[in-house]
Amino acid sequence: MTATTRGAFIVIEGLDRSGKSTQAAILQSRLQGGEQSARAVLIKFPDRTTAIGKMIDAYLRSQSELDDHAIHLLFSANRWELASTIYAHLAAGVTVIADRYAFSGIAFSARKGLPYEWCRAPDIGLPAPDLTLFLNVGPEVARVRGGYGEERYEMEDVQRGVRAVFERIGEETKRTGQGEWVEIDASREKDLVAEDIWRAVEPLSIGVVSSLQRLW
Ligand code: T5A
Ligand code: NA
Repeated sequence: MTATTRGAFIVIEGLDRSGKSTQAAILQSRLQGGEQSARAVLIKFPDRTTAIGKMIDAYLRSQSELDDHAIHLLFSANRWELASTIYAHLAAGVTVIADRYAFSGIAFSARKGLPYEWCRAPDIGLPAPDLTLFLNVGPEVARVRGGYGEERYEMEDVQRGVRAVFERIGEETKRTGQGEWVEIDASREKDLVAEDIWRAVEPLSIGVVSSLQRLW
């Protein structure tokens, strides 16, 4: 009897300008181009194209003001909008790569002082990633990369606070064993970062047998 495989759910997290979008694109083409070529889709959070996403976009570009709780819930709602799409892809054997996910949601809001458990609550029940790649860079690296400083959250002290919450989430993920959390040194050149990412992803590239978990 052969167990059916599903697509893998892979999340790329990290500080602003750590190269998440760059690496997500490289990973997608690598998954699709290899010998065991897998279908892979890329989704990005926030998804600024939906009605909720447009509100988030206006907030991030400081064109609107929102209560900290309200914007947190919008980011979460934006993930729920795509949850059924994620499930459908995985069930059809398609690998899903998410550029940011619920962990960014917690990190940015808890940094502002909202209670950690409160921040986690609205994402409970979302599909849990099989693998989270945390792209780690120091603030000095982020500063020299293009465009840094244009959006609301991109100041250095914000990034420091966000990093501290990400570290807590990583520890908890490792302790509970709900999905894998792998830290990648993303301060190096793109190809080296991509190699480390591939090493972590390759075992999943032929599909996953275990059933999908939910957060948290
Ligand atoms: N947010 C998000 C919340 O508060 N709550 C939430 O729930 C969620 C999901 C927008 C903001 O929203 C917050 C977090 C953010 O502050 P976003 O739209 O993902 O989130 O932000 P973006 O601006 O699109 O992305 P980032 O700034 O995070 O950049 P990336 O994707 O990490 O980096 P990337 O790949 O775009 O690269 C940035 C620059 O660096 C270069 C690239 O060419 C590019 O110029 N670069 C490298 N340079 C040298 N060496 C390398 N290895 C490089 N890799 C990339
Ligand atoms: Na990005």
